[in-house]
Amino acid sequence: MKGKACFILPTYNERENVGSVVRGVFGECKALGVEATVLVVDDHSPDGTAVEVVKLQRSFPQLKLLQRPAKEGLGKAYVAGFKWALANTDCDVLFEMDADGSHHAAYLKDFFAKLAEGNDVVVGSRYMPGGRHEQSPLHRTLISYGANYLIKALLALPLTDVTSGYRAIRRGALEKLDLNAFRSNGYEFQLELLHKLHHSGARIGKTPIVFTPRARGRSKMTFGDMASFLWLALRLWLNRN
Ligand SMILES: Nc1nc2c(ncn2[C@@H]2O[C@H](COP(=O)(O)OP(=O)(O)OP(=O)(O)O)[C@@H](O)[C@H]2O)c(=O)[nH]1
Ligand SMILES: [Mg+2]
Repeated sequence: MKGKACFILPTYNERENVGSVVRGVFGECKALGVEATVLVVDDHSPDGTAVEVVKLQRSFPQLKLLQRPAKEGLGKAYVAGFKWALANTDCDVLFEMDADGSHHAAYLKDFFAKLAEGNDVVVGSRYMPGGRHEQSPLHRTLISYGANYLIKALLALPLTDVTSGYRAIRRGALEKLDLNAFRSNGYEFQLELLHKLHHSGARIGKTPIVFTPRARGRSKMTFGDMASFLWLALRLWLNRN
């Protein structure tokens, strides 16, 4: 047995995707000898994502569901998921993973290898040799590159893909942070989390991933979300030192 991992999957209208993601994670972990718990954090998705998860629980007893009353954003969902995982499991590692099929379970072995090298955090990176952003509309790729370039220039984080949402975090590294002190509600949470992990002394590594477009369904990201991301980068820069 290679240890215990808890996968946090935030969902909003991912009924058509969540089953294959859950199956992929449990299948890969079984092959790797990792004891997995998967927690879906659903924000009352109108498409019935939670109903689908309850059906899946018949096949996967280690699949858990945290239901929240309303859509509050990715950041709030992750904070609730992390708190649940720390309180209810004895996992050594927590994973962040999208539930839309863009993050592939086949890379889990690479994450575990990088953790075994002594990293506290491993980020799945699209922007390093072996990684890429596949079939993304040009404007999305440009925005992603631009945001990463700007954030790196402002905050000097030791990474090439600070916006990636496919990550492994050692329990001890997460426990050093005050989860109640996070201010981000949405996608910008990913930046706040990485920034706090870096400043708490976590050793951060990376592994290449090929990010593919969501399997089904519609994107939830808006221009407002992108603006919140950049606004947070600016605030962190202004408050540096
Ligand atoms: N619980 C919860 N999950 C969310 C929320 N917003 C997004 N998500 C989930 O977070 C993950 C990432 O969101 P996506 O909309 O796929 O963001 P993205 O990958 O940048 O963009 P697309 O794949 O193009 O849609 C998915 O599993 C979403 O369902 C939210 O407000 N609450
Ligand atoms: Mg997505």
